[in-house]
Amino acid sequence: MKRISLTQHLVEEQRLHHSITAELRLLIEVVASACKHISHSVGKGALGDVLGTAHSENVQGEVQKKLDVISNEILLEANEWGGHLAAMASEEMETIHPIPHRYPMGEYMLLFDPLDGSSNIDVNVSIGTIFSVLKAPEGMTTPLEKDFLQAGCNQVAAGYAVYGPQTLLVLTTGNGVNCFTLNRETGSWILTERHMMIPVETKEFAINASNARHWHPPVQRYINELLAGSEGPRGHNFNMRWIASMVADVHRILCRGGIFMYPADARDPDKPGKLRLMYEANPMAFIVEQAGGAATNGNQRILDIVPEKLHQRVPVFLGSKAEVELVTSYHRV
Ligand code: AHM
Ligand code: MG
Repeated sequence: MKRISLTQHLVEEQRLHHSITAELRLLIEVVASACKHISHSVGKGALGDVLGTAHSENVQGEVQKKLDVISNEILLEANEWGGHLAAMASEEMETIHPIPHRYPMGEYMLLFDPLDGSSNIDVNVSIGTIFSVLKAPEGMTTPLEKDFLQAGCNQVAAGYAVYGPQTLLVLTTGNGVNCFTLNRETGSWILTERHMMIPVETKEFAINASNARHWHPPVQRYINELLAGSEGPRGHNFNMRWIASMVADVHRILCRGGIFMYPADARDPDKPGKLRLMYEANPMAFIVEQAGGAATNGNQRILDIVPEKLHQRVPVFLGSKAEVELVTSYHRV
């Protein structure tokens, strides 16, 4: 079988389908190359100085791991000089990072969660990088935080890398979802799955059940019905998985279906859920919708939410369409 590299795939998208520009192609290649670099750092483990905490906190008061900081630096450095970006924003940085004046300014804006699933770093469980690409608003000369506050439906590309038994890159530019596997010997990304589609129906769900006592009634009802299995209203048994790395949980759902939930709960009204709209929910919602699934915050489509602030959190229900629609409908009654 003829092997298609990421570069060849992107050139074909650009030349044959006109679905991406040359700048966007460069941007994706640079991000993919940065992910390769991160994958290499992750793989060093205890043999490199990459495990443990960095003894610093990010803007949301979370203790940063060394790999959070390393991955953030890798993405920033890789994306500064190419002329494809106007600015970047990261889960690990308080505010935006405009491209330094010594480099040309491009028309795209890149957002990322450099190392998602940080609690899994030191125990050798799959982790990943999530990214989202927006266009700078027309006429923007100096990028400001407000320029990033666009609904997720404006994304022109999104993707994630999973650092697991294999290193994978899953990508959409609004023309379906494709998966690339890193050839660790040659260093190239090879197209290994075209047009990934999430099965409509599923018997598998993912939620952190230790928060059950705090869930709101619609989530309690939905999960209780799943747990009742063949004796309950659903009439069959469901299986549960929770990796605590969104990239790994979402990747499983892309491969074999399922629903992923990180709901808001009764603990802190100022913290609606755990996941961040712009670095986690939006890119994953774009990918999931492109793969035939659905993504809501319980009340509305995630991609329709107009962000109010960069680090905004949002409840997340995403995956197989029928299940996402069902749990969303429970929020309406
Ligand atoms: P992080 O970006 O700080 O790693 O946090 C996000 C992660 C997600 O990958 C995952 O779904 C969730 O946090 C797990 O949270 P919990 O530890 O509450 O189960
Ligand atoms: Mg994260």
